[in-house]
Amino acid sequence: MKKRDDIASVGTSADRLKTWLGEICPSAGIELVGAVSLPCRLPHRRQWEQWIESGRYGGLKYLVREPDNRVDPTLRNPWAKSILVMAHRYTEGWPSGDPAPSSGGIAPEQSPWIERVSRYARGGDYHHVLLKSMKQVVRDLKEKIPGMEAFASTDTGPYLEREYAWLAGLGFLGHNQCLIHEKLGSGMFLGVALTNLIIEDLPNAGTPAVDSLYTTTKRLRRPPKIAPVNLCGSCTRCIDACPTNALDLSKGLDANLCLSTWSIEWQGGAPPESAHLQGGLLFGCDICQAVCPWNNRAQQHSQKNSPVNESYLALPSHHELSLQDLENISDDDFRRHFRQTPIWRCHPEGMRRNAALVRKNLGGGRNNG
Ligand code: B12
Ligand code: SF4
Ligand code: SF4
Repeated sequence: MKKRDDIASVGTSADRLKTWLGEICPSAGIELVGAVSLPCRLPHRRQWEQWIESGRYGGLKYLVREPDNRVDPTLRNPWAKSILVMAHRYTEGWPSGDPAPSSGGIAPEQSPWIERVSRYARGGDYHHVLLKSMKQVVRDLKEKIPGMEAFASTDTGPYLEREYAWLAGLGFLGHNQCLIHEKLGSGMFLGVALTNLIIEDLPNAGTPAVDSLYTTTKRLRRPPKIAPVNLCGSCTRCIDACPTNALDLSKGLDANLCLSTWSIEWQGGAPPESAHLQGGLLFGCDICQAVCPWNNRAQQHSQKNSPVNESYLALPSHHELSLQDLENISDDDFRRHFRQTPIWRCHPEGMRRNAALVRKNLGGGRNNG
């Protein structure tokens, strides 16, 4: 591999890229790809800065590292001329009035524990699954474009993935802060690849594309001339439904209050005085996505879309466990069951703590699955 500083740029056009992606993506299983020219002044840079300055990042230290790189990756990587954004769906959407406990807070006691886990975390780990597919796309593109270099990452790089996904035409940014595709909803993982490609005919840097370069489903029947930042209109369902009031129309999400932070990221779990608000949620939270009409619509039309990558479906071995087992799970069993899944992130202590809390919130821990 070349030293990154020595990487020269190569050129192609958006149309040629579309054709190649059309050949490559179906076998790689990638569902959406778009691109953004670099350098690019991020339209929401100020919102991001204010979010950090006001402490809404929930003490997640990795978010304040490399701030310059986060808003302009070309400062560290001057060779980078564009960023590819790719996506995998992990769910068909959420049914209206979703009965799943994972999106309903306190839920029937007998619901299986896996339904208390956010949908994104019920199967294989996207850090491996999506990355593998992205690397396949990159490898196949490199064969078609001599001299192309690209470095793919999902979640782990210092990139504002939702912002790039919006700029690349993959969807709009909802009041629940998620990237929402008009037909596929928000149940998708995002990944990016920094490249040395100069891509002709992309929108000017900082202007969002109206559609992606590759898609399994068109966003809109008749794309508008300018891509919308947000298609929520007057809807505030996600803000109203959030059990901890973590969402605010003008300030975005307060990660200090988000159940996802409490149950996944914070070593100590939910603050004791608010722990009851976690209800029956064991790992992560889907409420602000489950109530979203775009996800309800995606679910209704799911048969028209390609099936979700089966690596993200619940693993059979998960059915061996009960909530009570999880409260007492040994470190070895935790490793055996969750090593290759997103649940790995909360460590065995986190799982034991979450399971105990859920059993308590459900009323003494009798008979819950
Ligand atoms: C830190 C983090 C979290 C934190 C903080 C979340 C947050 N909203 O910032 C916590 C632990 C709470 C979290 C929770 C979840 N996360 Co998370 N998370 C991240 C991570 C690693 C960084 C996000 C970040 O930089 N946040 C800073 C904020 C300010 O940036 P942002 O949310 O990206 O918003 C940008 C734009 O929306 C824009 N913007 C436009 N209008 C407005 C308006 C305002 C007021 C603001 C503030 C910003 C804004 O500005 C921002 C900067 O460009 C990303 C991966 C990545 N590298 O991007 C995944 C990521 C955002 N998470 C993801 C997922 C799936 C989730 C959960 C659904 C998991 C779950 N079920 O529990 C929840 C959803 C919570 C929510 N409603 O946002 C996906 C989202 C996919 C999608 N379709 O949007 C990502 C992209 C991971 C991935 N690679 O797929 N997450
Ligand atoms: S994930 Fe749950 S707690 Fe976090 S903002 Fe959405 S509804 Fe609120
Ligand atoms: S629930 Fe309503 S306000 Fe929230 S993201 Fe969906 S459409 Fe937008």
